[in-house]
Amino acid sequence: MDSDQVIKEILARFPISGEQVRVIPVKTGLIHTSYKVIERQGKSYLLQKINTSVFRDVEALMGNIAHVTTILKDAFQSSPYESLELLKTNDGQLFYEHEFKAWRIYHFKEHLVGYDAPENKEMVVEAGKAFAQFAKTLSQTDPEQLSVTLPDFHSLQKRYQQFKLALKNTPVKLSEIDPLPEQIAGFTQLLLPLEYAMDSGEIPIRITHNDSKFNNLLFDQTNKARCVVDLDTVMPGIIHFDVGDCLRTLTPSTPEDEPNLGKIELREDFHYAFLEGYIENESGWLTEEEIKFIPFSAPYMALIMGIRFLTDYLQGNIYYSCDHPEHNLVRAKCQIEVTRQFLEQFPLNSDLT
Ligand code: GN1
Ligand code: MG
Repeated sequence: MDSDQVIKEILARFPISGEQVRVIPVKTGLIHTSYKVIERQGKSYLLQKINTSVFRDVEALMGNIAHVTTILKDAFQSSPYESLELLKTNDGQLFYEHEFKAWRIYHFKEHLVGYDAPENKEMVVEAGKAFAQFAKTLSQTDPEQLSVTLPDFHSLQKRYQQFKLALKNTPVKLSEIDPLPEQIAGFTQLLLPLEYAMDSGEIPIRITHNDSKFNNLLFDQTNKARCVVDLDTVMPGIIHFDVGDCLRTLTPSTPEDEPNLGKIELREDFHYAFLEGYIENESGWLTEEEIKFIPFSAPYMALIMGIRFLTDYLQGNIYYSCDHPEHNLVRAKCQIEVTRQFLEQFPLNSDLT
């Protein structure tokens, strides 16, 4: 937790009535440090210290977020959806730099809530519709207008190379991670065609969210999906990254770090309900090739996550925040099992039309 003094100094740079605010640490993800700030009059904000070892170019990161939130706010004016909104500093900047750290503030969506897992099928359909609407709305903007803040973020080839290098240099005993390397090699071969289709231009590059976990979607009190949050990774990508990240988090009956692999099951009804919501809303904005490759999405993203968690474990847990030293290994085993089950249960060549 940052000191009260530091937080007070930061808040003084934003149009927030500095005195008598309450500041509560909140856990919002694995990357930044976040606080909820509540003003005496009742307005609340999300204050975040940006992880600048992950996002080295804060200017580009915040530029992307400002760009996208402006488009979404405008487009969603007469729709049930909402956009996140930044609170600029007193001198109109998108973030404030203090002792080599960067801080930003969003308006807090007090009337909405996020869930780690869906409570029923209706919420899953809602998730499909909401992420489709997000991508569809942004698909009218040239992706080149956004900066690539995390190059090759969802490149399976790059992630696999990084994993092989970590494997070579790690002090971890290979028996400890058995049979993951062999599974990873096999699944990578099966799923690379998605990346090749992106590289060859067969699948179009659009503006995508790239971290579309189910809990990055907020719902209202009637369980209608209203707002996509956590816009840090919004940049050029393919829709399969978003479809896949949401499916890998809502289809399994267990969280992304389930230690008991025997408990993991994929809920077929949730899987199809999400796709129904996503594709139903489609009305011609997706290409035939995009639809053809949709079955690759979920195993591709689960595999990427498994590889990244394992690579971080082999490198001594330097990237993700962890609750215990084996946490990344537990996450990796879970995500590789999820990949295996997706491949077993949902054929890559299934026809979704
Ligand atoms: C990170 O911090 P959070 O939870 O939003 C990560 C995602 C992973 C996710 C795994 C910038 O996101 O790619 O899917 O953890 N974000 C970054 O839960 O690396
Ligand atoms: Mg995130």
